[in-house]
Amino acid sequence: PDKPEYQEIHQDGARALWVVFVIMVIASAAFAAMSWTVPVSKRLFHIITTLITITAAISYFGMASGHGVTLHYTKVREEHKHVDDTFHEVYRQVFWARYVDWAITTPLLLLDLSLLAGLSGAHILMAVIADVIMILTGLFAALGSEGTPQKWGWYAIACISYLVIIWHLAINGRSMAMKRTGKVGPFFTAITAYTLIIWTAYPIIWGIADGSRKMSVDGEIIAYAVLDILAKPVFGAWLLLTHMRMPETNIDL
Ligand code: RET
Repeated sequence: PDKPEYQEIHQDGARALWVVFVIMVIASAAFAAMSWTVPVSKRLFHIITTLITITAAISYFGMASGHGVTLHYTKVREEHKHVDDTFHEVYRQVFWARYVDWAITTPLLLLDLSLLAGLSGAHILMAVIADVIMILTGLFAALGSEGTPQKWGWYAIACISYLVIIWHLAINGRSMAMKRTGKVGPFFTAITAYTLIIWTAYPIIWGIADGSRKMSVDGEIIAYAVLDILAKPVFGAWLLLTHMRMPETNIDL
């Protein structure tokens, strides 16, 4: 067999992880400070949003300091060579800490949007469970052996769960939000459209990186870094600043 191929982090990736860590810490401090400008009873969106960036900060700290990652081994048969025992070995770093982060933060992001829309408890629960299934089956896919049907089977289950989430937000959430007073409906539509565009990029990056391993580990880190900044600090700032100026977004909980 040929020499094993190593797909690992280098300087650009390492730097990007630290940069995102710092951005998540700053965002957490800013969101916490914003919460202190309103009475305790009106801090629910602030608390959810701050927990999202704190969780990301912890996960990025773990990844930047070299933990939260495993060297994943795959033996790929090279069928085109027509020799039975010809194979190619690939070791790739898979950052499992991301999936722990996403398993906590994507339900919280959904909670932000669901509460804004005024979805019922049952609907929120269904969206959150679909979301957890999406992330866990995504993790199984990431750790599955390359080129096996199971790996893409897990990916397919994750994508179906994602469709359930889209349905909850775009159809259910939107119709509930439109029934709320003032500008809540249009604001929900805008921030949900933004969210779904960004979220949809994740399974695409995944397919090229952890999925078919065509993107370098550094490329993957940088792509997710940009998406994570848009999905958490930028999303959070938009939500909380609008919430501050739009009293009709207040909820009684
Ligand atoms: C995976 C792979 C399996 C298929 C699908 C995925 C979707 C992931 C999503 C992640 C969103 C993450 C966010 C992080 C916050 O910063 C697990 C990549 C559908 C939608 C918003």
